[in-house]
Amino acid sequence: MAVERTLSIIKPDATRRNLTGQIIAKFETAGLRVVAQKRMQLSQAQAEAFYSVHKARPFFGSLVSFMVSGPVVVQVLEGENAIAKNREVMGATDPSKAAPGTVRKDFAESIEANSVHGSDAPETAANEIHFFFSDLEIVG
Ligand code: IDP
Ligand code: MG
Repeated sequence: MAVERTLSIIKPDATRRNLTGQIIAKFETAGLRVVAQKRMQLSQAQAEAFYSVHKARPFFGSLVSFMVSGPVVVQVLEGENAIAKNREVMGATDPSKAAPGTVRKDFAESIEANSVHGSDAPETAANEIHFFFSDLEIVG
């Protein structure tokens, strides 16, 4: 296994309910380290660009509206096998299918307002990290 970095977003449903720390604790307990982090309000254009891979999906407009509905916390997580490990800690996209103890099982409100985003592969992780962070902002 190699040390990897992945892009994580704590979504507006979670920041609204003041769950940022509880979510970060799950990442840290799993051995993931926060090596960059900022809280921000996404613009419509930023949310559309970030989720452009989903632009043909029926939920795209609603997803973008949700992602700009309040602040997000964007993070780079680092650790052994970080991309897959973070997906494990997050749980399934649909919280009703997420395993016990996962972020989405414990905190998600719905399949859309599901508390966290995590990159799904090395190439998307690299692209998504550079969407939000410069190399100078990532301190491992
Ligand atoms: P992921 O976040 O688990 O990788 P994706 O399929 O990449 O899931 O979808 C991106 C985001 O779009 C999800 O996290 C969720 O917020 C939203 N989403 C996915 N599927 C649906 C759906 O069927 N209805 C509403 N929103 C959805
Ligand atoms: Mg995805």
